[in-house]
Amino acid sequence: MTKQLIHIKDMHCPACVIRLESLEDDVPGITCARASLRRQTLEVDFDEAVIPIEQVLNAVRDLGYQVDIHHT
Ligand SMILES: [Cu+2]
Repeated sequence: MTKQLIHIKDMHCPACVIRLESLEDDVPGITCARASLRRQTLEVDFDEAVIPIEQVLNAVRDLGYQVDIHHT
């Protein structure tokens, strides 16, 4: 299991949190998605054997958000 923190600059309300967290139900390979409105981040657990990180990012982009890999 791989964990990735994604910075999402244009999330702006609780509906964004719900939309982004629905990725764990809608995208095969994503097992957990936790969004923070205050931090403007999405923490994703995913199985790289099923879905590469670039496709995880594209799934977020498909919801209409701009993504930025969070370097820690
Ligand atoms: Cu919103």
